[in-house]
Amino acid sequence: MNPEEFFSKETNTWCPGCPNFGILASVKGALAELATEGSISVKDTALAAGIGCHGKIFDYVNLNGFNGLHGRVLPVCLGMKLGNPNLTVVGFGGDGDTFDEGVSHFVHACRYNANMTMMVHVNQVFALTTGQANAITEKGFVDGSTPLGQGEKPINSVLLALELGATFVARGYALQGPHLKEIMKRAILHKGFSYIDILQPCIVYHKHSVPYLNKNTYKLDEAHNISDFNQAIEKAREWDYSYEKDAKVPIGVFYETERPTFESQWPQLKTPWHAIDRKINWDNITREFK
Ligand SMILES: Cc1ncc(C[n+]2csc(CCOP(=O)(O)OP(=O)(O)O)c2C)c(N)n1
Ligand code: SF4
Repeated sequence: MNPEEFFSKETNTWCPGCPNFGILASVKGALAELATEGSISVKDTALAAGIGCHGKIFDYVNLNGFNGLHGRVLPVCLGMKLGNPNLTVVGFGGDGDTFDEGVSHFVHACRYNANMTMMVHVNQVFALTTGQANAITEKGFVDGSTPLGQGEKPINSVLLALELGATFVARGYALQGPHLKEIMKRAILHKGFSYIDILQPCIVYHKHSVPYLNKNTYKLDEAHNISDFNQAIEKAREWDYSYEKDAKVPIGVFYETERPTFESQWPQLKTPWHAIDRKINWDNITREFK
C-alpha cells in the first residue's frame, strides 16, 4: 500500500515548514506499511484528534474517526475502543490539549491500559491560539500571556507516562521522519496503551527549540534495555524539557511491558456485543423529538 492512499483533499493550513508535516508523513508511512504487512486493516483503523494545530492532522489523513473537543482525545479513543474492541485506535493530541485541559484523561489512560496509541505533538506552547505557555513550556519562557516569564517547571511528559504505568513509552522527533515512523509502527502493534511524545518544535512561537533539538537529540540503541523500568526512568530524566543546560535528549523506545488490557478485563466485551445486529425502531425512539 502506498502512503498517498491516505491523501485527503482538505487544504493544508499549517505554516509552511511546520514539523507537523513530518508527523503527517510518518503516520501515513507507518499505516501504509502496517497495512501492507497485514498487521492492520485500514477499514478497521480509526483516528481521533483534539483541537489545536496538531488536531488538523485529522483532516489530512483520509481515515475514519472523530475530531473531538479540546483535551478530550483519550475519552474519544476509549469510547471507540469499547464500542468496537476490534478497531485499531490512534489518537493525536497537543501538549496543551493533553497535559493542561485533558491531563486527568491522560492519568487514567496510562492506568487503564486500553489497547490504543496516543501521539502527542510536543511543541511546548498552545500554538493555534498564538503561542501561550502550556504545561510543557520551560521556566522563564516569555510570551504575551507570561510577560514576566513562565514561572513553573514543565511537566516531564515521558517521565509522567512511565510513572503512571503506560506499557509502551517512546519519544520521537518530527524532524527525524523515518525513525519516528518506526516508533509509530511499534506503538500501534503494542498490545496496551502506547504513548509517543513527539517533539514538534513550533517554528513560529517556539523556534529556539529547533537548533537545540537538532544538536542534542540522540537515538536510544541496543544498549538501552526497554524492559528495564529503572533504566527507562533514568533516560527520561536526562532532559527536563528546559533549555538552560546543554542536556542530551534521548529519542526512541524508552520502555515496553505487558499487562492485561482494560477491555480484556471487561466480561461484557467477551461476547462480541458490538457486532450484534440490534433491531432499533428509530421512529419510536425519536417520536417525542419530532
Ligand atoms: C475547552 C477549550 N478551551 C480552550 C480552547 C481554545 N483553544 C483552541 S486551540 C488551543 C490551543 C491548543 O494547544 P495545544 O493543545 O498545545 O495544540 P497545538 O495548537 O500546539 O498543536 C486552545 C487553548 C478550546 N477550543 N476549548
Ligand atoms: S503555529 Fe506552529 S505548530 Fe502551528 S502550524 Fe504554525 S509552525 Fe506549526
